[in-house]
Amino acid sequence: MLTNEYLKRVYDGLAQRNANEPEFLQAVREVLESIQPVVEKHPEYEKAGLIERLVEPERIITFRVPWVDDQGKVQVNRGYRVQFNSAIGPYKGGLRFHPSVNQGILKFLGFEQTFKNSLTTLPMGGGKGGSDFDPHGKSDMEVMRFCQSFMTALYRYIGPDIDVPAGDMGVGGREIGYLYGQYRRLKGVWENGVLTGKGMSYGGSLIRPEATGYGAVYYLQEVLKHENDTIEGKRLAISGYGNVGWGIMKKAAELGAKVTYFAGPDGYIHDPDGVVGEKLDFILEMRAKDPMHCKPYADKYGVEFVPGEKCWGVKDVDVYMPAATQNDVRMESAEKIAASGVKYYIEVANMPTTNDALNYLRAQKHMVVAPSKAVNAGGVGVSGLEMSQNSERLVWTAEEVDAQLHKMMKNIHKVSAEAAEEYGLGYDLVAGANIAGFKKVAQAMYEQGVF
Ligand code: 2IT
Repeated sequence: MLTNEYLKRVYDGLAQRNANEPEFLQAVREVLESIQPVVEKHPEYEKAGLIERLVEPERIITFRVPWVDDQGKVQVNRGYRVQFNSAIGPYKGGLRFHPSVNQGILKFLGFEQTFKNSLTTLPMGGGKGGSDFDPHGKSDMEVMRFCQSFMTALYRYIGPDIDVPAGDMGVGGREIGYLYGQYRRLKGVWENGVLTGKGMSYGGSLIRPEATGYGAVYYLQEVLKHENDTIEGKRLAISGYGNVGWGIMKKAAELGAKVTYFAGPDGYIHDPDGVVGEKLDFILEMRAKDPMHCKPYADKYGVEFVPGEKCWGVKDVDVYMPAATQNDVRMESAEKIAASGVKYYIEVANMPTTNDALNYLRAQKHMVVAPSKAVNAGGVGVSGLEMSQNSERLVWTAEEVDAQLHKMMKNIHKVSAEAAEEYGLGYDLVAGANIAGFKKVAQAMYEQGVF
């Protein structure tokens, strides 16, 4: 509930001006609800118009992306970069190529990114970009021509100290390679710190592909520790088996836990023995062949496949981790999740839970709920470490990067729990992450004057 008059006024104004951006309003509302006690402690923020500025992107760039398909026909997509907040560092955040992309989605992602990046403790502001281009079913050369055209429009607005894009849904190592190649060609400089998620041969970081999933499991370990519990033997139900879901499967298996349920676009799999060993390689193969179907896993290993359903509400697990996309868990699923008796609900995808569903789960006395902007921060965190390596022109070992990632996730959990405690909220990791992320950005904005 928004009770603070100032925050209510800011939100209502925003809702009026952005009525066509429901995901953005959803993300803003969740943060404003959490930071009420902080804003009440800092009356100077109202005079400084701090929250009005916080919810307005510094800049949005929109551009046409024309490209030639394999039949020689010209196609036109829409490209965006939302430069949300640079108070604590250059804009930083991924590019999403997916038909669902529009300005409202990218504003929600850029807003979330601002707080997430703050939580990493690294100097990174918030940004996000992308296109309604759908890479699925396109040839390599079509993807390359698209990426070259995208970068031709974007290159003048980014740079290692300005704005550093990376991958998100639909943008992986292949796309980052094509984007970087075109950036270098246009600018005639090396400057490889302009993008993260690069290949190892031109300045990528070890562990970056796995970082989001590994970080999520490290965060889960901290939650379990807080509850005097351990990860050994834990059974996880996840949605999504992309880059992030796969990282969760692998790290969970390494630490003696296992993913026993996973959901894809076509339904869900139940493998009581867990996705471990060579099954992890099969997931990669299956995804490369056809990212829209997980049923081949059930066919190969003789396990249960439930078509058209999500695994929310299954009882024989210990942890739920939605790791697919936004608003994957709505009220109907949240009710099933609460009724299942499962204790841990750990968000991984950006904003995977609608606000009513999230508040409902947070209100369950038997549950611990953790928010995506903390849990998935290891991805952008290792992007920050990639930037550090590019700046010092060195490559760190996998052990060094992993150790830093682990330390970062422990710290994010710690500062979130402490922030909630400071404001008398108990072990509220959702409010704690919003408060901890906000405090640094707010102070930086306040000290730097009105802009
Ligand atoms: O949502 C995210 O944090 C990402 N897609 C990663 C962003 C990044 O800059 O590595």
